[in-house]
Amino acid sequence: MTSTGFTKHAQDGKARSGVIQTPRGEIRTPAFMPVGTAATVKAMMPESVASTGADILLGNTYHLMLRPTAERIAKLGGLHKFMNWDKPILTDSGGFQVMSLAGLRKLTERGVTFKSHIDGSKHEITPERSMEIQELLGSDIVMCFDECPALPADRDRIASSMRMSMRWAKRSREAFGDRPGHMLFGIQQGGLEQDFRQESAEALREIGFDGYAVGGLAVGEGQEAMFSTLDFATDMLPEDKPRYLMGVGKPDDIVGAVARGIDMMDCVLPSRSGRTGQVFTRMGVLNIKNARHMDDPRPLDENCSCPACQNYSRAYLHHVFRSQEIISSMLLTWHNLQYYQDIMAGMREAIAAGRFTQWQADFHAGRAQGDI
Ligand code: PRF
Ligand code: ZN
Repeated sequence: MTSTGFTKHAQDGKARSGVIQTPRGEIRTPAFMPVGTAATVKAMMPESVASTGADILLGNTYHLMLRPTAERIAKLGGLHKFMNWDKPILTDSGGFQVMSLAGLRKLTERGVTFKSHIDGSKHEITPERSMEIQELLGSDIVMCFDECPALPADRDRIASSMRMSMRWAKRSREAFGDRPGHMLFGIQQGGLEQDFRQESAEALREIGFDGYAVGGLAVGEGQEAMFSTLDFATDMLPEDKPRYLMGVGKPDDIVGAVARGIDMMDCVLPSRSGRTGQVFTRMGVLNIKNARHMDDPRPLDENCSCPACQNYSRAYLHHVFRSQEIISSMLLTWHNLQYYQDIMAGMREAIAAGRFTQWQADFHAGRAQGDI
């Protein structure tokens, strides 16, 4: 019994719907994974996150190895027990976060050494150490250790970085070994270059993974360039395995990615925006900080089932945001996560019914250009 797998139920154009099976439960795809970097989805109780329809969370090797440490979490029974989330968890492998957050980094063939952004202490992550940390955490979906250059970068830099990530992917696979009930995903790199994406996909398929991520996008190239890259990148990955676009994105990025054959995504945007007053709705984006909302008795979104929309006015949410009350972050985050999960559920249903194109047209038609 392998106890993990991916079943594709329907396809409409390139968009797919299906289920990833794990011993901790099923992940309905297309899936959006809320980000729980530091063993919490900020401002949310885990049961509230589950109530929005999330089947899986994302956790971070980089943050957890520094604080409270992977060894401490393992001793306390693993990340699921530690944070009271019993459904699947996917963990990112650390390299990308080192590059964006750590001070004084040194990258070699062996791995990366860096100084902690918390206390300046020195650490190292190698592919082997990343696999060990993700196992200590008890992650259900483990990501290969990779490197991702910021764009724009020249072709030579993109190629050599991609090739090192592929050698690290092989080391990750070997260090991960055979762990029934757990999945290991490879990460395609290669910037916006079709030939490098192809080379990367071939290297990963040769090694063999339980799922394939598209890495190295949403790093400053813009939506148009990201979509044109996805137009060819997903076709290079196995049809019968889940495809995960890392670190994406805004609601229209997510819809466009699913239209191009992506099954899973994660992003801090709905949760982080909840804390800065940016609200995503069926009609478009609004900022609750704006004085226009001060006397408005309406909910954020008439068609939303979340507690912020069921029980509170825009006027109240404006007031608690302006007053920096903690409930403001709680309610706005809950709403944003609910909206993201509603988009995913809508897409899954539309793909299953063979009416994804119409769903996409309705999605775009409902949204205003500016602030609403
Ligand atoms: N690699 C890893 N994590 C990531 C990325 C990547 O390329 C990205 C790129 N958008 C986000 N998170 N390991
Ligand atoms: Zn709502």
